[in-house]
Amino acid sequence: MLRMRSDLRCITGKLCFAFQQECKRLLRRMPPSVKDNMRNLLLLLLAAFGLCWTQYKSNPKPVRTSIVHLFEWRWIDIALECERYLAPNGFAGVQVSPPNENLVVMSPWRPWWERYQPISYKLCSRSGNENEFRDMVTRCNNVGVHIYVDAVINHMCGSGAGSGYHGICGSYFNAGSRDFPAVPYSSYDFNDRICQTASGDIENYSDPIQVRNCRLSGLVDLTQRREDVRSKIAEYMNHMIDIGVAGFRIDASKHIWPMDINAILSKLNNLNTRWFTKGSRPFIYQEVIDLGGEAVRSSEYFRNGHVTEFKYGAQLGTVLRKWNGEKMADLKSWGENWSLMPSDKAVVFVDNHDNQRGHGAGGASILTFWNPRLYKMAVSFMLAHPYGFTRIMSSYWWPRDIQNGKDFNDWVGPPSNVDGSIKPVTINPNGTCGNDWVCEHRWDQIRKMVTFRNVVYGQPITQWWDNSNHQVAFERDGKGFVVFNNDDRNLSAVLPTGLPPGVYCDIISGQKEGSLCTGIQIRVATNGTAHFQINSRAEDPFIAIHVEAKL
Ligand code: ZXY
Ligand code: CA
Repeated sequence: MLRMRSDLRCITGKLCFAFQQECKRLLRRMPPSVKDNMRNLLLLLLAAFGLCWTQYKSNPKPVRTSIVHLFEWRWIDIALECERYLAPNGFAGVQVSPPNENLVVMSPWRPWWERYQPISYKLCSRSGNENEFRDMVTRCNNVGVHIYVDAVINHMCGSGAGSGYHGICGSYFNAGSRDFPAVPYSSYDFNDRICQTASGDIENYSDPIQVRNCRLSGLVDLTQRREDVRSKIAEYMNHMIDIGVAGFRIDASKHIWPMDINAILSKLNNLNTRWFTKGSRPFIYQEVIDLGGEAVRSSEYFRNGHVTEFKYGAQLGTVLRKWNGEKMADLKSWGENWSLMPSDKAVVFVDNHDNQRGHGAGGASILTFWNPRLYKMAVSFMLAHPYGFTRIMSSYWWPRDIQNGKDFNDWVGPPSNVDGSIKPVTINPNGTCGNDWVCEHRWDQIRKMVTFRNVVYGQPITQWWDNSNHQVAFERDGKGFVVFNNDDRNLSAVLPTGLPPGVYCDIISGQKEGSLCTGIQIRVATNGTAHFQINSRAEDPFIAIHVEAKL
């Protein structure tokens, strides 16, 4: 091991030297007029030297490229998960459920969506109190896992929620008179005077004005054009930035004017320098459900930051289910050519907390943990493909009850005790979760593809192969190679991988352990080709190899 390291140093050292010589040679060849710029070139030389020197000092920290939505998890469980699982497995961060005080909904009993009905901006929810939140953010940041907060800032609770001390932390409110003294907000802070529809609710999604200025299914709608509303929201978000959160999902962004979001963002502090470099800005991703056909489009929000790409899961689900004659071979052009937004704006996911319930954006084509074989393929394809910033869904089980395409239990909240408190996430000896937590992010194949994405980060797709049907393979330039067989026939093919020759461990059927593979071995020949075989009935009909799983 020591020898290998010193060899590596020697090689990098030689490369550095060669690079510096090349700079000098270029300098000598320059015509005299350009020699005025010698100082700049000297600086370049120094920079190159500096680069080499840092490479000498230590290996670069591996990149982390995926976040996981730990839907409805308690803060104390997330803190543990960061330390025991997410950091060691290279996860970049966690999207947490809304941390602010919300309405307690008793009918139906404690649905998941009660957390999308704010009562105040106190950090107090079923997931935990402010101390527990602070402890989670600190412990996760300390192991390099960042926290992204679901910010519900379009509205407060439903207009019919009545009045009383029914906030989950006992805060008083009066929904009818638009009084939320714990913020405080009063009737001036809501859109009731501006909204033009008869009901006061959004009635027509092809009218962009009412989509922004009226109530989203009865939720009292904040006027983000008012300075005091902008300040209250920014104050809430800054409170969490100062605690150490790294960014926000902006819930229901479609229903907020893009320029109002922009004004709120401009009031946000830089990230906490205890963990982030000076001047770092919060990472923003706006939830805009745009499947086409509505007045509001995701592109209106690009200037504010990232945007959720709901077409991603809807279309990938359609392909893997083989609906409308679609084939995996068609994924050769996956990305912007499928009318997806620019990759550097897109937050992508196979399913989310809303559309995994059989309704919401995407409908029936969405793949979820209920269909594990196809789901693992979809998530693995997403993680193997360079498009977008990837988010993994982590769910809880619920008693699904589908009649005529509708799930009558789509409202059911997280595993909880009779008093409504959320059950802990327990971990079984085999690493799976108990207490009805599904923990897709702990499924072996998904965990290893998160690593794959980190290893191949920045490398474009090279060497695409398909059988014109449901079998595809592609290389991530020199770093990794994947093969998928969603066909009814077995796959057996010799494919150019572009990888350095040697023996690689398939990370789906097993892994590299010492000098052995516990699963399938792939031998890459000196010409870069390798033989792949995937039975069409395999539980996981795909193979992934990368340079860090090479013997
Ligand atoms: N809910 C049930 C009962 C109450 C909650 C329902 O039937 N709602 C009406 C249709 C869904 O519309 C909602 C959308 O976003 C929300 C909603 C909501 C965002 C919230 C709180 C909400 O009801 O109650 O913060 C929505 C907005 C769109 C769109 C589709 C749906 O294209 O622009 C739900 C709750 C859904 O179904 C929900 C909640 C939170 C979310 C989300 C969906 O972040 O994405
Ligand atoms: Ca609104």
